[in-house]
Amino acid sequence: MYAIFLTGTAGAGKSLLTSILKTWYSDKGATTIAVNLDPGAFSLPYTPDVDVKDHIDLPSIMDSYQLGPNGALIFASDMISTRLPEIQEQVDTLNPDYAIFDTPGQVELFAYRQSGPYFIEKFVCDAKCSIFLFDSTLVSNAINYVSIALLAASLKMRLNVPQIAALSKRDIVGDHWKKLLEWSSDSLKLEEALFEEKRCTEYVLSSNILRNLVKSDFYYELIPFSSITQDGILDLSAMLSRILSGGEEASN
Ligand SMILES: Nc1nc2c(ncn2[C@@H]2O[C@H](COP(=O)(O)OP(=O)(O)O)[C@@H](O)[C@H]2O)c(=O)[nH]1
Ligand SMILES: [Mg+2]
Repeated sequence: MYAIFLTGTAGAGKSLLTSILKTWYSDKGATTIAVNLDPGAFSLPYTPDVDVKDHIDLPSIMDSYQLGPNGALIFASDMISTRLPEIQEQVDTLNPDYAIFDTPGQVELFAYRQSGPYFIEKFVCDAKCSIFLFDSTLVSNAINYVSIALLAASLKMRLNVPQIAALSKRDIVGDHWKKLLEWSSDSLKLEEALFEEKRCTEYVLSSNILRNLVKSDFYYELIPFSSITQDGILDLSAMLSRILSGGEEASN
């Protein structure tokens, strides 16, 4: 069994991609399940085969501990790893070829607290990786691009599994995704764009961050895709195969 963990900022397209990948692999004849790891998920674009909400009930946490929605969500996110045995058993019983994990909308609750990294580390499967989604609508300019690239690197450090960097929602930014792709494959082009944005203080910081990401091999070439048109899903699945079955790291 291969496990794929989808990460990225809130609204980047994790849940929709979960449903697309499940259908994609199922259509190819692979048994595939979708696992919802977001205890606060309100409505999902797929029916989870395994759902953390069956094990963690947000309204009863709010009641029992007298917490507001935000406090309860933090509490619930910290509980995810305590439910690992039940979730592992459910997944093992379904015995899929692929398990796609949709992680909480608020990335900091999953990646920066103990629960998420622990869950990923201890989940037992043949190979695992994460896909970090760069939301096309958030990386509209060079400074924003560098800040999201820094977040991607930060998640790679926290989760410690091979990571693919993908550009989501390429259908809604016109041709701008081509510029974003160029920045991802040639960091000097991004540095030029940082310079042209003429924000002096931020230029020094952002260009230094960029150079260090490149130097440390934490700067990723993006795979652009759209969950609506399905452009790029083939490229994404090819990269997933290389990493999961070939043990290859994502190419920087
Ligand atoms: N146009 C477009 N919209 C998308 C795409 N992926 C996700 N969305 C929309 O963006 C919003 C947030 O997506 P969702 O999957 O819930 O993001 P999550 O918070 O990362 O799980 C939803 O309204 C989706 O329908 C995409 O590839 N193209
Ligand atoms: Mg979601």
